[in-house]
Amino acid sequence: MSLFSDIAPVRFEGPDTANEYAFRVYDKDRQVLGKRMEEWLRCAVCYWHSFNWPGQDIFGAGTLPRPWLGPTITQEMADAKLEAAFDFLAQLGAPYFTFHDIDVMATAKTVKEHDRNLKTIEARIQKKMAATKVRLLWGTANLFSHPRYAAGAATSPDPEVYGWAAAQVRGCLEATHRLGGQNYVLWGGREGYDSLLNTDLKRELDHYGRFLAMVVEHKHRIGFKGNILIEPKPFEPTKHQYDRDVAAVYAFLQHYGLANEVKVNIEVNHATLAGLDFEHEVCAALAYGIFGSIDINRGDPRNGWDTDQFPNNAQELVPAFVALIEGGGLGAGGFNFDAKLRRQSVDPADLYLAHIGGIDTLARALLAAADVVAERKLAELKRTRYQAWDGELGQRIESGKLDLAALADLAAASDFRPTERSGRQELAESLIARHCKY
Ligand code: XUL
Ligand code: CO
Repeated sequence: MSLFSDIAPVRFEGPDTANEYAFRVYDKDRQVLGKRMEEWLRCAVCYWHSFNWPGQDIFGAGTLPRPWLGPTITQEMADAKLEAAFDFLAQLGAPYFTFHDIDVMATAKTVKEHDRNLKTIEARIQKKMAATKVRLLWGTANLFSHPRYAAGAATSPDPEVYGWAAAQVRGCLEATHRLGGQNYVLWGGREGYDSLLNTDLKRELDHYGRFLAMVVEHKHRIGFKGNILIEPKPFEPTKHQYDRDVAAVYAFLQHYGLANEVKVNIEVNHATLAGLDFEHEVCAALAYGIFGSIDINRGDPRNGWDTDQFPNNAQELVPAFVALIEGGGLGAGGFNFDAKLRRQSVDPADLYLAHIGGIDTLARALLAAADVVAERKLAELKRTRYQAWDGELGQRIESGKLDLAALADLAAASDFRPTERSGRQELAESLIARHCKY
């Protein structure tokens, strides 16, 4: 018996159920455009917010009952946490989970102890995964919580800190590989700066580029087939994070010759903090060919920080879903609930209610987006908008056969007089809204 074991397995009961511990829309075996809903969404529960965060904030102590937490985590505490986490995963029926090394293991003081403690818990995680059939979407090393990382990990001014980071990443990448993880994530929470006055930006970027190259090289050496993903975020905790958004990550990857090796894990609330729409980040990643996975959550429109709330607005997610479906789906990625309860949500049941609501929201967005795609009107609207590019002039330009002078001369000689055409934005918005009925 653990904190999360007295809720019956969560099942699909349809929109009219009175049971709050049931899915109303998420029916994992329902076929959507030729694929099961579970395969479209590949939902994951994150270890850190759900089991490793007691509800503290910068003004107050923890509020949530998490008896396995404390300033130092012993092996017994890590084991109790594992028990509770897998009870929750099994009851919820989520196919995947995600973790940071230090979320799951006993606290370590040295590099050797860190490796040992991670291996100890890895063996126990392996057993739990086999017993529950829960799989690993991705693992990641926490390179931001310990005071040693205050000035960064792969961008630290201290090479010993850089070495610690290498040790943590090697350990966690190898553990992720042995646990059958589908991806490995690097979120550079402290890879950035608080002030440029004391920061050698070029040297830090070079160190970071080298670090990532070492990670990629090691991935190949051990035969890990999953994707290496960088998770963009503009700031928080640092004033400026180098991986500020998809475009910045892509430029970084190109510069260091890693664009074919590393993809991105896009988080909704990080996109909004960067002043971008979630669908912008998804479309940019698809356009650059670096889409990897999604951390699903939402911010609060009136707050400028990472509130990491559970998603509850399906309509808002539909444009990104349309792009994802048209882009061929999530591939090896998934929807990881990088979302946390509010501090007053002190009942164990709240963690179920949060995930059930979040998963149903994704199911609603998926069904609406599938209808939009199947209807083809939006795709047609877009296609006809660019139709002229399929004509003779468009093709001559696209194929690179005209240089600037030749095109300019042609514009003059043929007396180009383009006519204004409607962009049909309002219709496009209606085409989304009318399908949001689930
Ligand atoms: C922080 C964040 C992290 C990463 C993993 O904003 O999103 O939880 O997802 O380190
Ligand atoms: Co995240």
